[in-house]
Amino acid sequence: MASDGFQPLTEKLLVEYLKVTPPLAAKLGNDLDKLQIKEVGDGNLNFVYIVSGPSGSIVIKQALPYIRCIGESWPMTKERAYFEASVLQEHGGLCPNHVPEVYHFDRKMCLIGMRYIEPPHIILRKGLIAGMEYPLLADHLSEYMARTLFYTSLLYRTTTDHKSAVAKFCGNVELCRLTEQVVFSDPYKVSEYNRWTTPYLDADAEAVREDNILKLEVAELKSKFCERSQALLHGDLHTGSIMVTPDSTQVIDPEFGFYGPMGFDIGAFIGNLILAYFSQDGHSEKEGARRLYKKWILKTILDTWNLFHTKFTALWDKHKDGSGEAYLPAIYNNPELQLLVKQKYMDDLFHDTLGFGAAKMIRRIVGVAHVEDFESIKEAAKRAECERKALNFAKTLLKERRNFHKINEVVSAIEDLDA
Ligand code: ADP
Ligand code: SR1
Ligand code: MG
Repeated sequence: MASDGFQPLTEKLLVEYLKVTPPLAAKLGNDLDKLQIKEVGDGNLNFVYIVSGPSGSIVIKQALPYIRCIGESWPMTKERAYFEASVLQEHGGLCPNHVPEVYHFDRKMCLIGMRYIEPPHIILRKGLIAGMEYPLLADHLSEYMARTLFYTSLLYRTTTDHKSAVAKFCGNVELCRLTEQVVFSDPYKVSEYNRWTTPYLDADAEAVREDNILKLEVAELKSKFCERSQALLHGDLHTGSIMVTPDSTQVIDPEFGFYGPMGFDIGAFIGNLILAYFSQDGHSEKEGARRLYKKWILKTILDTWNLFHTKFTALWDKHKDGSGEAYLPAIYNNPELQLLVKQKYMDDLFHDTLGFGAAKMIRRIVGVAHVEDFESIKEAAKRAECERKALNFAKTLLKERRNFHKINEVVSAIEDLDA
């Protein structure tokens, strides 16, 4: 064991650990000599074990001091587990229907014990690749985002409470710096980690590195990401961080959580749905077979923003006379002014959402850590064709985001580019 009390798990060690950890042992049943353990981590950073005992199953997640998908050559603080557990607990309190319960957290071991999100839940990204529809997805995700973002913002909180929460999450600086690098910097310069479908996209990747307007816009977003502590974000809300069935939606993996701009979370989700949309032609069994499915993805994008807008502003109305410090009732109690303020806030948030969504799309095509939506398209020429459409759309969205005023205009622009 290291001097800081940390030990990377092995199966044997995990069983010994569970035997002396009552809150976890209680979930599994008493006979801990007959446990089934399976490591299922298919994410980029950590190790995830499903442990099944006589009376139930749990998930154990451990952070090691490096990035799993790259290896020990890219060290990364294992303190990320503390921030993941903290966000799970905080977001779980605000939205228990869509966040798995944390049973146990061990800061020294960087280990979280949590609810096993049981089959038939699967990772949303895999469902989207398989062409499966989730009729409640937009409703559930808009609920999760509206509640977690509203209740951790100055629309609800005092600046005293907000500042102390911000101070805690400033500690997650290494994970934020990783995002700064791989989302806002590397795709726009030569970097050893960048990758794209070569040779098909060589010129496209170069064009990103040569595009001054794009660089101007991404600098603005990077500064907002680093400087704006608007709400407690999930920080990595892509379709690989969501587990679904047609009736249930569970948000996992918030280790990148910090106080940042709300549009970064909403954009991550919408941007990844757009990536899923553009990958569909690569999964189509025959020409046009995914036409209706693509329409469902577009409807989900539309519903997500519109429902989010409705739910978020409803929370704002409900708490407008509360202790939220952003718009004091003594100044903003005039209904006309309230409407103006809300309109401006939501318009700015919409443009942030589109900008961050676009930046998240670009990094998945010409940066590090690509997405399975495209990676699973075996024929490289076909994959590149799908990726190029997504990349071109993302570039337009990033540069022109302020010209979009309603989500249906974004959906129409996607359809136009795909025609
Ligand atoms: P990483 O931090 O490395 O990205 P994730 O949190 O995304 O790890 O988890 C990796 C995989 O482990 C997920 O894709 C999912 O299949 C599985 N997983 C993670 N948490 C749970 C859970 N609570 N219940 C069931 N499966 C889970
Ligand atoms: C090396 S970048 C790894 C990526 O995986 C995580 O899910 C984050 O998106 C991060 O950017
Ligand atoms: Mg993950």
